[in-house]
Amino acid sequence: PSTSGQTNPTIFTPTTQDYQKVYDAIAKKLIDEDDYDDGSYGPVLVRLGWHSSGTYDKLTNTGGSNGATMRFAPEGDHGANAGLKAARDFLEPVKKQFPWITHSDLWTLGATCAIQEMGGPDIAWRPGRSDRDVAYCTPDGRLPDASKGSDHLRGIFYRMGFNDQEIVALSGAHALGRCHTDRSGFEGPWTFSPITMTNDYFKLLLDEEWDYRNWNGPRQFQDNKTKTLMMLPTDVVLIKDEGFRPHVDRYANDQEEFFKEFSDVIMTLFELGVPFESGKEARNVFKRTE
Ligand code: ZEM
Repeated sequence: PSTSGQTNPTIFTPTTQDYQKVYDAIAKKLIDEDDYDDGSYGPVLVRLGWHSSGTYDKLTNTGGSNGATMRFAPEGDHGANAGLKAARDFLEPVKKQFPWITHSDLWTLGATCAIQEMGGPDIAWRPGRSDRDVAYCTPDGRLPDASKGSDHLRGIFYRMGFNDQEIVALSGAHALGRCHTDRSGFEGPWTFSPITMTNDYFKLLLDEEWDYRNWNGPRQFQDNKTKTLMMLPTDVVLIKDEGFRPHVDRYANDQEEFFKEFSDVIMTLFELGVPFESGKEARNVFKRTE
C-alpha cells in the first residue's frame, strides 16, 4: 500500500507506441481546433506544461510536474495559473480516450507535442509521473512575476536549479502565444508569428526599440515601429542584465543554437522532481505529424 498520495493504478504497461498514439491524438486536435486565439491551442499547452513544472523547489524537492496538482482549486486558482483551464479542458478528451495516462504525464506530453508541431526542436520525453491528491498543492508565489527585475527572475529559477543561460533559453518560449488582459492583465503577442516556434523573440528584443506602453494596464513595453508587439518587464531585463545578455545575442544570431539549448532545458524542466523508475534511456522523441 502506498502512503505517497499517488492515486493511479496502472492498468497495463504502455509502450512508446502507446504514448505516440497520445501524441498523435493531441496533434490532430491542434489541427482540428484552430478556432482559438491566433489559430492554435499550442501556446497555452506549452504554458500548462511550464506552470505544472515550474513550481519545483530543489531544496525541499516539492512541486514540479509530478502530481498535476493544478487540477485542484488552491493551485488552479493561483493568479499565475489564470487561463490555463483552457489547456486542461483541451486535453481532457485525450485523457478520456487514453485513461491509462496520468494527467501529469499528459500535460508535459501535451506541451512537448505543441512545441514540435509548432515547428520547434525535437524534445525528448519519458513517462513516469503520477497524479497526487490535493495535499500536494504547492503554495502560491512559486512562479515568476512579470513585473519584477533580474533578482526576482534569478530567485525563482535558481530555486528550480537553473542558471542564467537556462533562464534565457527558457524565456525564448515567448516566441509563442500572447498575453491576455483577463488572465495576466498584460496584452499582446511577443512576435509576428505566435503559433510558430522561432528565435524571433530574441531578434525582436535586440532589433526593435521598446517603449513603455501608455495605457491603464500593468507596466509593459511596446515596439516603437508597429506598436503591436509587447515585452514584459522580465523580458526586457534579459537585454539589460550582463549575465543574461550574451545568451540573447547568441540565440538571436543562431536559431539552431537556440533550439538545441531550448530542447535540453525544457526537457530538464519537465522532469524536475519526478521520481522516475526508468533511466535516461527511456527518453524518446515522438514522431511529428507530416
Ligand atoms: Zn510565460 N508568460 N513567463 N513562459 N508564457 C505568459 C505567457 C506565456 C512569464 C510570464 O509572466 C508570462 C516562461 C517564462 C515566463 C509561455 C511560456 C513560458 C504570460 C501571459 C505571462 C504574464 C499570460 C496570459 O495573459 O495569458 C514570466 C515572468 C516568465 C519568466 C521568465 C517559460 C519558461 C515558458 C515556457 C518554457 C507561453 C507559451 C505563453 C503564451 C500562453 C498563451 O496563452 O498564449
